[in-house]
Amino acid sequence: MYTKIYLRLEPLGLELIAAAVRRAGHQVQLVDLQAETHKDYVRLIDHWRPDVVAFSCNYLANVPEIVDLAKLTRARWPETFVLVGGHSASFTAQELLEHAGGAIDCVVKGEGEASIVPLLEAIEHDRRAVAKVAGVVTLDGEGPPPRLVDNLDDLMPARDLLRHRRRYFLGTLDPCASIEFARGCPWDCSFCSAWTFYGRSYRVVSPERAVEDLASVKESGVFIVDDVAFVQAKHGFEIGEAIARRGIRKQYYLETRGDVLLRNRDVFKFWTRLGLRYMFLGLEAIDEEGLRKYRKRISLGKAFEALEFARSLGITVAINLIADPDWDRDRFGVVRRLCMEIPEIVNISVNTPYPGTETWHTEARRIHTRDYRLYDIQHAVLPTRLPLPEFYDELIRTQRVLSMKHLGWSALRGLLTIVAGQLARGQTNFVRSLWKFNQVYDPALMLADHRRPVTYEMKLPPPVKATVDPQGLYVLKARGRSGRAIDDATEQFVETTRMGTSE
Ligand code: B12
Ligand code: SF4
Repeated sequence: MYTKIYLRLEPLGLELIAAAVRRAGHQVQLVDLQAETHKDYVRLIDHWRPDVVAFSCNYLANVPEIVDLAKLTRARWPETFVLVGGHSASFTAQELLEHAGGAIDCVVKGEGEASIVPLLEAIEHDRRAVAKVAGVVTLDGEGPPPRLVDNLDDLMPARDLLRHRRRYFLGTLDPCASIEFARGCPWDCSFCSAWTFYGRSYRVVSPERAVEDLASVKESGVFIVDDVAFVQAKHGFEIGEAIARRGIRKQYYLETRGDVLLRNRDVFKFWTRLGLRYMFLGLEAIDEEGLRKYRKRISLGKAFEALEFARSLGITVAINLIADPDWDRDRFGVVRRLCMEIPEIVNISVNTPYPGTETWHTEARRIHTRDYRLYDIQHAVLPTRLPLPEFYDELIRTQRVLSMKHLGWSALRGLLTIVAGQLARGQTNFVRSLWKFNQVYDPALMLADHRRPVTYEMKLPPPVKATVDPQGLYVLKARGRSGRAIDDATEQFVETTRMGTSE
């Protein structure tokens, strides 16, 4: 739903894997089903008849679509080897294989760049060796644990392989490319799987390599995909200085934490001079009760101080709040009022336990749907206190109020120059997004989504536990302190601000 209105971004993970495949001497093509249709996909495989088809499954909500496409591929071209990788696939490998009933040959856990080339070797020369490749899961067994990419500097995305680069945008950053300066996250929030995927590691791209990649980007807008941007000020400064030396001018969007922003004020200030225009701050709540629930160690005072500072930078700031299915009408009302008092863009998502997170194991409330498609943090998958139709009424009323603060005619007046420039360049993604809200966010549509027949049922969470051993959550093996490329002072800072459940 979110991607129908506000943004559409390039599949950076697939571009990196495609680059590794190409470097190993194979031919490769990319179809991005965010920007192209199933028909385009079918046309490509029928015409080109690839030996291997690899799907990227970062989002749990996409599981049924991928299983269906795998089955379609198997039916048309039975000899083609079909594999799936990505964030969510790594946490649901076995069930994906079972749903596909043989149409998916293997699932690859972890970072694709590390395993794709040995896997292709095995597919080409010895199919029995497939199940022995690190990170590979088949119906017959599992290979050794997935490996971490040794050095992020060895990677460079194959940006040239996307056919519709003009379709990628993020709000007014239209067109917009994506870039990675660091991978992983040293924190350990209970509702998040970013840290469990990467074994709570944190690796950085060198400033030289970051700038080389950025220099190849043609788009004027750039989304920095790091989970928490500029965890370490030194790294942020070095990249920024290298960009300034190269004379690169772009407009940037990034996401970070309120406490990181306050700790590294100077680096964010410096980046506004380089073109930082939008910042997404993960606050999750703007009241004491909510903060206690989601981020115990950030006080309300600090959260507002972070907002105050972000405002002083003169950039557009968006924050995310997590609505709990337990909310009643009063609670929604309070949140609406609070949000109207602050000038920031407020995005509301719904508390959703995901496989791979700690809450998947600790959430005592039973999930009331096993439909993957509803796991998009916009739908309620936990029992709601209000009857479901009323919950959606309140949720969408709140989202509408918040979105109208920034969309529609009044906002457009302030954006006329930007829009005129975009239209002159033939970029229409942003303009078209301005009036789409009511088409997408509609309580009746959300309810209808719950009534769709379910072909693939998600595996239920295991029995509820009070505490979880993080080692059992990791996809990539944790290397402890040595896996985090941060200095001791930053490690100490993380230690005092994390939720504190991992090691
Ligand atoms: C950037 C990002 C986005 C971008 C997406 C850009 C894009 N088109 O890919 C935007 C902003 C659009 C986005 C949106 C959403 N996101 Co998001 N996003 C991320 C984020 C921060 C980084 C992803 C990224 O680009 N990483 C860098 C690249 C290089 O890594 P990668 O894509 O993961 O790919 C690597 C591996 O996954 C693997 N791999 C990937 N594909 C394949 C394929 C094969 C064949 C193989 C072998 C391997 C493989 O190898 C790759 C290279 O190492 C992750 C958090 C994280 N750290 O993973 C969350 C994350 C993936 N998002 C999440 C969520 C919840 C969402 C939203 C639902 C949020 C919303 N507000 O609605 C939407 C849904 C979007 C949708 N399409 O349905 C959750 C996923 C939850 C889940 N299990 O489904 C994550 C994990 C964040 C979190 N903290 O929980 N997101
Ligand atoms: S700070 Fe927390 S929510 Fe953000 S990416 Fe890291 S673990 Fe996830």
